[in-house]
Amino acid sequence: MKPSHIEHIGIAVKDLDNAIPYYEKLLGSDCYAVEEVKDQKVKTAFFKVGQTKIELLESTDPEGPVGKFIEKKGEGLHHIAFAVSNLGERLKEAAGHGIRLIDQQPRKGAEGLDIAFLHPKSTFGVLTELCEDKSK
Ligand code: CMX
Repeated sequence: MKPSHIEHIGIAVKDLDNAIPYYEKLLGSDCYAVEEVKDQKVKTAFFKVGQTKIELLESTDPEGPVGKFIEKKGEGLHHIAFAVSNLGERLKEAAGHGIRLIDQQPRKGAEGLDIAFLHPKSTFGVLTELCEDKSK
């Protein structure tokens, strides 16, 4: 895969309005964007830590992926996202190694990135996202 860096770390929270002030104090920087990703049934809030972002995820629907996660496991670390190039090729490579793909093809995620998820059951329990920024 050779990711260039950790693009972001996704953290599931019950309420962005409660969580944002904590992260602003912890990181010493303001939340720079809040965005709803309708097809993922989440509202997101972003912070920067060097080249990496922290993405807070609040569910907008109890049946969405984050709603179900919080119901089962509570708030906490939800996924890790790696920045890669040629995402379509990386997905073929992962499938060729027997890794279960959640997304067979790249799709649009927050901040206009192309994204795809790998299933946590084939990535040692960590929901893994691959991201490509085609604007760069
Ligand atoms: N991390 C680790 N394990 C997870 C997980 C997560 N985030 N979410 C679910 N699981 C586990 C479940 O606990 C379950 O484990 P057990 O069988 O041991 O209980 C297993 O994965 C499969 O669960 P499931 O009931 O079959 O599937 P779900 O309906 O819970 O869906 C998943 C799980 C990962 C396939 C689904 O959440 C998904 O497609 N996620 C990708 C999209 C996403 O997460 N979007 C939100 C973020 C969007 C953004 O960043 O913008």
